[in-house]
Amino acid sequence: MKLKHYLFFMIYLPSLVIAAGTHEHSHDGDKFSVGEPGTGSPDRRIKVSMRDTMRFAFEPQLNNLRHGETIEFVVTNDGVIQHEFSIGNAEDQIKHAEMMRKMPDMKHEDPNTVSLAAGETARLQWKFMGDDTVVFACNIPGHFEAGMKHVLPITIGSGNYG
Ligand SMILES: [Cu+2]
Repeated sequence: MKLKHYLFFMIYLPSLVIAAGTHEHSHDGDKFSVGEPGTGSPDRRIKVSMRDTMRFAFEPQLNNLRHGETIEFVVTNDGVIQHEFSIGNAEDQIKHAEMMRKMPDMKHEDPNTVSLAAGETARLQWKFMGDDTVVFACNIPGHFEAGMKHVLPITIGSGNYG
C-alpha cells in the first residue's frame, strides 16, 4: 500500500507542481523526512553495534526520540559482513531497499546513512524533527527482512532525554 502511494507521487507529483504555478518549493530538494543532519554538541550520544545476527544493539538503549533533539550515533560493524545504518521513515526505507536490490554494490554517501565493512566505525549525528515514525534500517538485501531494524515514534514536547 505504501509503495502504491509512492508510485502515485512519482507519477503525478510533477504535474501537481506545475499546476501549483508560482508556489515556492525551495524546501523540496534535500529535505529529509524525520529531521536533518545534526550540528553542534548532541543531546545524547549512543553507541550502535551492528551484528551478523541481523540486529542493532543500542548502548544506552534507545527507547524514545524527542522532537528537536540531536543524537550522535557512534556506529560499529561488529559482524564479518557489510552492514548499514540508515535513518528515515518507512517510505524512505522502502525506496532505499528497492534501490539496494537493483544496485547491491552501490555505496551510500547520504547524510542519513552509513555503510560499514567488518570492524569499521563511523559517526552519524542527526537532529530528529517532526512527528513521523523513525525507522532505523539496514538495507543490505535480506537484512531488514531478517529483523535488522528499530522503529520509534518522535514525540512532541519537552522533558527528560534518555
Ligand atoms: Cu545488515
